Amino acid sequence: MSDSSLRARLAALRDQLHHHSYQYYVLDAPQLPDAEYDRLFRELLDIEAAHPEWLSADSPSQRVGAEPLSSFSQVRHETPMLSLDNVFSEQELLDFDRRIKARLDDAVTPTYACEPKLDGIAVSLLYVDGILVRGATRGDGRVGEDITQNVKTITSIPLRLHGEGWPEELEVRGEIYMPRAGFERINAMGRETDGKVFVNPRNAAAGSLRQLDSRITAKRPLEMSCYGIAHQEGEALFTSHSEGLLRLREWGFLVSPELRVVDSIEGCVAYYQDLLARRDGLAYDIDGIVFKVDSLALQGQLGFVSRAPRWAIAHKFPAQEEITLLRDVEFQVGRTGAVTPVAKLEPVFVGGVTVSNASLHNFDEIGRLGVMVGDYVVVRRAGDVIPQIVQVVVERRPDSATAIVAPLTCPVCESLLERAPGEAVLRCSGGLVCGAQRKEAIKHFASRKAMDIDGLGDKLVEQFVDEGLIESVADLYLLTVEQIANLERMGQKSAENLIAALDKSRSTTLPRFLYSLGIREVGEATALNLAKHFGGLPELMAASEDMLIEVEDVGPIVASHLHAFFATEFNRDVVRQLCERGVHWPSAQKQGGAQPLAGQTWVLTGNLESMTRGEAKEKLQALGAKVAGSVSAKTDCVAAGASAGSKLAKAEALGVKVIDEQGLLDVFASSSNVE
Ligand code: 9MJ
Repeated sequence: MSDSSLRARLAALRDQLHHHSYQYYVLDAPQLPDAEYDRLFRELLDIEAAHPEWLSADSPSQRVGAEPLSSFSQVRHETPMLSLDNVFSEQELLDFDRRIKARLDDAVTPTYACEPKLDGIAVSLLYVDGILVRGATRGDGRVGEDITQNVKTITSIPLRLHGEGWPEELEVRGEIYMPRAGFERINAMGRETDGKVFVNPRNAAAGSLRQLDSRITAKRPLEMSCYGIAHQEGEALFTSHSEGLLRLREWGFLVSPELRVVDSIEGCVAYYQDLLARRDGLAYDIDGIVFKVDSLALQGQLGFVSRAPRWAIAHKFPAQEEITLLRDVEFQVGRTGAVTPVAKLEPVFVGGVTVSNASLHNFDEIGRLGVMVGDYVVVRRAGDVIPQIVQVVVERRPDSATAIVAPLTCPVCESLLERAPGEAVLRCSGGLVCGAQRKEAIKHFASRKAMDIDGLGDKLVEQFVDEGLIESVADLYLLTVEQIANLERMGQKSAENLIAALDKSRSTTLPRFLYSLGIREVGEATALNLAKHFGGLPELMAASEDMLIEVEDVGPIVASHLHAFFATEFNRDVVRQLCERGVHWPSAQKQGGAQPLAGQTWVLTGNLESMTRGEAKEKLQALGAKVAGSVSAKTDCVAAGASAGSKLAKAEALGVKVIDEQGLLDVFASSSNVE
């Protein structure tokens, strides 16, 4: 290819890659398979490697990072980067509205733009002639640090503006943050490699941006959500804050999909309540809501006080991190014998609930934290996950603090504890001799996603085992009304109901049965794959490890757990007894019938009336569909029950097919192989 056509090819590749990364990262609506994107990217890298003189500042290759800097240079913000005033109660928010109105003419009622307050790092981006030329941290608001190389690696930041109509010079502000999933992923990696983990996603984002080597930043899952325009050269292009943000979206920036404009402070209160209720379900941490007077003219009239605008306020949510006292550490034995240290805390209100226990995971984690009994610790509860201890407040350690000592024997059955080479967890060697493991195995067997034995809760299982009524899950099916009616907290009616529920559970499906056996590392998805692959239980039980590895998503570790489980005499006996005592499922032919939804991806959202979401998921899977947790352009159909929220909105925005509950029932009714 001649130089001129090669150069034209390079320009075309840049255009294509810009377009597709915008589709993928900003609109979440990919138009190309990942492999094709990668192929175009490699082609671009090859041409640039052969012709380094053709490299441009906006080339997508800039995303991979550049040579390390020796230090960050300083950047003066021509328009200072402001902070926000905070309020912590509805009353204070109403006071804010009153102050605003008192300053404005009687005739005007301000409308407010509402945005989630992201908990990240505030950053300014400068574009000249549509090209990103500078990225800077907020610093003290007047002088920040030049982090241009680092921001270029963030895929949701455009290196070159999209669309048209943008001013010659544009300064955009927003928050760089790390979504929770990415945070969990890099911490999991850190734990496995050098033991270094970040305390929370905010620290992880800050640490990633502070890198002098932008190739490290490039490996971190960062995003930027834009919430403001600092100044534009030339004539004003819009009259309201929200209009400006919508233009930013057209020009290639990620702007919160939660952005709304409301016409009164009551609308702000409702928005706050709605997002607070959905906080745990968001993909990123937010620490409150920001309300801004939407009209730029009114913003101008209101002006600033010291370092914060009068026209904006942050209404903070209850904190997700608090400090409390670690009173004691207890050791719990789980279903697989893993012994978990559990921190007993002075109760503390954090992330919307009162927390008095937190998992300490294992002794590696205790060593990493350097935590002792008697310490004050930072407890974090975010995103509906189990509360975690993330830090010790070393300055507050009392002289009386004592080390946490690993037990040598199981706190329940006194069998020796073992630590497998390379594993961080201590495990009880007692197997099903251990009362704790037996109880946990039976609780799991009875649980909703397993055999779904209605009314057989954790307390009852413990009582049955403690009274010597059952030793294994198979014994459940020998229980009689007479045996259990006289137990504490029982009675004739509940006993009859439980026996009826046990009887009902006899009729199940193979995936459920496999899942309920509680084999290590075999979750619902693996159980489904195993059932699909082998068709029947005897075939699975007879499979070698090599044959097991053939199953989708089964690796050598899962295969060895499966093989060991079915090689154990005790387990084979339990499985045989369960079948003898009436547990059964449809045969392979029936299960493997037509799969009219094969190859499709479905998403369930909202509340269903005629069934649980779990049941609907199972039925869809039986028809061959993959059931995903979030909506993207690849979703084939969204089934939305009552009060469906953001997933429904996203489906509509992306033009994905949506059906209601009746529509879902019609799909089930018209498919022949429903259980
Ligand atoms: C955050 N942190 O999400 C502002 N912010 O506006 C939003 N911060 C802000 N707006 C003016 N959504 C100064 C800071």
